Amino acid sequence: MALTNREIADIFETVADMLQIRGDVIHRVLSYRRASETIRELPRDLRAISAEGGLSDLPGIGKTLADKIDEMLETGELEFYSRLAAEIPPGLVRVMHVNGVGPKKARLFWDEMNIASLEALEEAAEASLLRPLKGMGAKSEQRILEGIAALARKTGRTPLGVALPAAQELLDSLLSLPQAGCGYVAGSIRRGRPSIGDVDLLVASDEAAPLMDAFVSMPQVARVLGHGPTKSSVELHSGLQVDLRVLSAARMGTALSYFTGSQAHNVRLRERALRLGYSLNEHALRPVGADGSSLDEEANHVLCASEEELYERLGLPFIAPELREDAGEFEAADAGELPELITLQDLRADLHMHSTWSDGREDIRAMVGGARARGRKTVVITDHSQYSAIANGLDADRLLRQQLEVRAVDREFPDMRVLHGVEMDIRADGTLDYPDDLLSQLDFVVASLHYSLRQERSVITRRLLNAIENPHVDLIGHPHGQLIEKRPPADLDMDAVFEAAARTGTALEINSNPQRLDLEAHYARRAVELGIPLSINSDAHDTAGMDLLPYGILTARRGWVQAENVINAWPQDRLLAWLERKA
Ligand code: DGT
Ligand code: CA
Ligand code: CA
Ligand code: ZN
Repeated sequence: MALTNREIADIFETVADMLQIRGDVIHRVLSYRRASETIRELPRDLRAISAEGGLSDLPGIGKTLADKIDEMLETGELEFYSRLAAEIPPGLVRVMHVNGVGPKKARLFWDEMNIASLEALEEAAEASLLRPLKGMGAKSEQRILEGIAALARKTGRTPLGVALPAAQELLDSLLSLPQAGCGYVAGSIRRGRPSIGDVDLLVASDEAAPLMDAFVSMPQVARVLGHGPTKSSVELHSGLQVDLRVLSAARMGTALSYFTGSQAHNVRLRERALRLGYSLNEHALRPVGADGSSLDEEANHVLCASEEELYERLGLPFIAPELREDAGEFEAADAGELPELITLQDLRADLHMHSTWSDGREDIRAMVGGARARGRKTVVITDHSQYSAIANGLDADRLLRQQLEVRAVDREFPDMRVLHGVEMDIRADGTLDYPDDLLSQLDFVVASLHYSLRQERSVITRRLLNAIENPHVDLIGHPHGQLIEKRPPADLDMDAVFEAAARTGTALEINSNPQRLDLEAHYARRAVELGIPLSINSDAHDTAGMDLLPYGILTARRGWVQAENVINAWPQDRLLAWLERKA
């Protein structure tokens, strides 16, 4: 069984947890964790990198870890993991992740009570058997039961498309209060991660108490986890956890920067500050004395009301939140080469949307009107093809009849260009759903994988390559077929996909639907490096679906994408000329 990057990353993450429970030195634990993160975000297949002998050039991966990766690639297993699993039951890893447990207590429960699973932990807590243990009591037992319940309600991280609107709604309520100044959604949401752990809100005010009281009693709140003078935490009915911090407007810049993260970016910022003679935290820049001690009288502190000010103090241009992952943004800033990231206003066209002809909820005319109202100048109607029978996909006959309607609507909107396309299935056997002579009558062809997404790598990659190599296919829709936190991406050989796309001039989509966000940012960045054209589309099934484009834009920005890289950000005549490049 060939392991995917993701599976190898999962194994390293579990190893890190097991080592932590075993009580290994933190350095060793962190090296596995870092490797896991590197691999999870890798835009290339580990097998290809291994074949080139490049594993140990990856950040955080030395000879030892490279050997372990090779072992997994060759055998599908890791002996070190098996040995650890014989020593530390894998169920303990779940126990450790219960809020209020952690590695030390997990170890304690196992040593003292032989608890090695969530079920055993729950039983013991319910029978009040944990409270006699060292450092435990009735209250901590109760917290553990709540933690287990929270874990059961929560399936990992929350999709950005769920968390961002919830966060914005809470923030808007807070900002409507008379005591509130400005406010922000910070954390991983602001950086545009496709899924998030918890929500981080910041509000400026000199009167925190009324804001905190209002926050913990909002109707969305299921449980108050903490209610303090400057910080409160709640759990919403949805299971989402939200932290609110209130601070003075004069300190908003340092706080926003700190709580936007990422942690890795913050570490680099602190290093910069230290070189300039400051220690940096969420409150202020504090001058460091000659002896290395920070001068702690407030009078010496440098406050930054805005992030721009903070970056300027550190000798840096403003770095967009989406870039703050310590993934080259500091080097680019120093070289004066930060990208000018794409914005929503740059999108002149929407090249992927559905209508009532297949599974859309509004007709072609309504969809075109909706796109025009949102500032688009070019629209392509791309309904499903016949293979997607459950989506009411179009056979050849209906497709050609639809074309007549598209042409008629195009004439009704003189200021818009309405094109006729299709979202054609790539069938499970790798053949395309329409013959070439039919495809040649369309203005634009999106080809997508929708079914049999669990095929093995060589098979599913071959399917996608068949579409890319076809002279009529312009765009590959949502290439990986993933659903965020629900369905893992198809196991594609992305090196092969990128090679073929670059060679044939086929565009790859960043699908804006927040359930998809596919291509992911790290793949988008790789595509940009390889000169592959990208396209950011709504894949809307009604006009409201067009309002999801900001998610695609966030994802693109995380991938360092500029307007120049995106075919639907080009002027209309350039886009139309590009459409003529193939057949
Ligand atoms: P999440 O919630 O897992 O999706 O990811 P974040 O990035 O929102 O992380 P979170 O909520 O734990 O913390 C928000 C930000 O606060 C994080 O991006 C960086 C900063 N931060 C939190 N804890 C630490 C820390 O221990 N050290 C540093 N340098 N920064 C931290
Ligand atoms: Ca967070
Ligand atoms: Ca947080
Ligand atoms: Zn699709």
